[in-house]
Amino acid sequence: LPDNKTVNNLVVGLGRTGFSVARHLLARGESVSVVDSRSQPPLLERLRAELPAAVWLGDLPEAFSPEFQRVVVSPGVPGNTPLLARAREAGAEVLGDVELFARQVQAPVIGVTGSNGKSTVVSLLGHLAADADTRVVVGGNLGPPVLDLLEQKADLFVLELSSFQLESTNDLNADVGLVLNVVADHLDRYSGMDDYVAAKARLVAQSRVAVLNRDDQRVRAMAENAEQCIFFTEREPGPGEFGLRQVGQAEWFARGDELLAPISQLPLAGRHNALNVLAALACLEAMGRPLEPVLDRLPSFRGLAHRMQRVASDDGICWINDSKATNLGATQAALAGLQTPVILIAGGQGKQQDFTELAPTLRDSVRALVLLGEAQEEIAAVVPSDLPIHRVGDMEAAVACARALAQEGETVLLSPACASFDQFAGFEERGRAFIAAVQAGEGGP
Ligand code: UMA
Ligand code: ADP
Repeated sequence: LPDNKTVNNLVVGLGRTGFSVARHLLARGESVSVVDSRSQPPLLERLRAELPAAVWLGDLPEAFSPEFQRVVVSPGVPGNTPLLARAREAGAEVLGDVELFARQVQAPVIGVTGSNGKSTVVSLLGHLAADADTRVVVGGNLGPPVLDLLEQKADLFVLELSSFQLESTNDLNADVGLVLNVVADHLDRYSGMDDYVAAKARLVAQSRVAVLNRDDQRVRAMAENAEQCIFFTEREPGPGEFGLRQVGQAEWFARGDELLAPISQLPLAGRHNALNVLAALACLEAMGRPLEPVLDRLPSFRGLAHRMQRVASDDGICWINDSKATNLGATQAALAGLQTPVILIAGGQGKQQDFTELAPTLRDSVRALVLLGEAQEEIAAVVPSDLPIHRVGDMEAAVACARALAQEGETVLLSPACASFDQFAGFEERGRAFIAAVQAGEGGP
């Protein structure tokens, strides 16, 4: 679009993204109208109070008005929404906030995607990459929205990118694009796994160097479309790869043959977090950063709440909040990383996942299962017959039930493998409910 002409924008969705897009475009002197299918979208009052944008609420219109030259779509709005198809037919530009960010950004960008571990790795990169000469600004899907980040001085941006955001991004031009893993998720939005994987793979095509998980077949295959590529693996690394090497009793982070640091330096539970470190190191190597000072900062990384967060150790029982495990892959990773018998609290919204995949992991490491939420029966149906199941109505009852079952030396793990929206406003609220119930019962009978 020519710069000398004021662009008339239609912003679709009035959540966090829509609000930040409207603010960004208005500050550039462009005009903005916003539509949202909800009658009370979350940022409505704030928009009305702060920004001069017209707002339409209610069912999204199918027809598109040619007065708009550009449509900026929020990640929660599916790409096949009829309004967007009409807009494209009418010759309007249809894009998302990440694409607008890419057009403005001056500093280097690392993009991070995958089904699980994005927020952890983005925060880890924020921690490892920051030094006296490098201001690192992180955001995207974990918040704040990308356009808000442009207001900060940065020497490096690290962005968490969901498949939804990548769908509406065509030319990110990232310095590094990391794909952690792909497991079934969001299949309520995609026509199938191929469609979902293709959305993730868009990051590789839009990055100078791709950092890819060698152990994940679908991710490994993305190397075909990479300009340049660095692999990481939980096994022994090949030349130029990042991986783990056994040295006597200890395992070490390694680059090719070179030993970097013992994995005991990482203060987070779970083997998947060792893989997250390797991914982060590979990204920083791709940025040309010397790894020695980066490794010095590893022991001080504290991790994020609601991801394998140890919340209490009571009577020899360890309580872990992994509320962010909203799909099977995350719960499998959590269980694989624990060495004790586990009382697992799971369930919520099933998102059309195939729970039969969970059965072998349950058999190997779970001693009793406490189920709550909509997917209760779906999960119960695949559980090995000798594993005790307890159905409960809410989180308080789940914790009380787990408390009655757990014995010294065991772990009670909340790792639901499901979304939380049937009973909670989100995974944070679910995690807080778990912590509150655990703490309320501490020291009790
Ligand atoms: N919605 C409507 N009608 C509309 C527009 C949206 O019903 O007209 C619904 C969507 O279907 C969705 C909800 O509203 O259920 C929110 O969608 P949104 O696009 O307005 O979301 P934002 O508030 O802009 O937040 C988005 C990300 N949300 C989604 O992708 C659904 C946030 O990620 C992200 O933090 C924020 O942008 C800033 O970048 C959240 C998320 O759940 C954490 N992401 C998914 C995930 O991590 O699994 C992808
Ligand atoms: P995302 O932002 O992709 O949702 P998070 O870092 O918030 O990722 O973690 C989500 C869930 O996935 C948590 O339960 C966490 O313990 C688990 N997890 C973190 N890293 C990985 C990984 N590399 N592989 C599998 N699961 C992981």
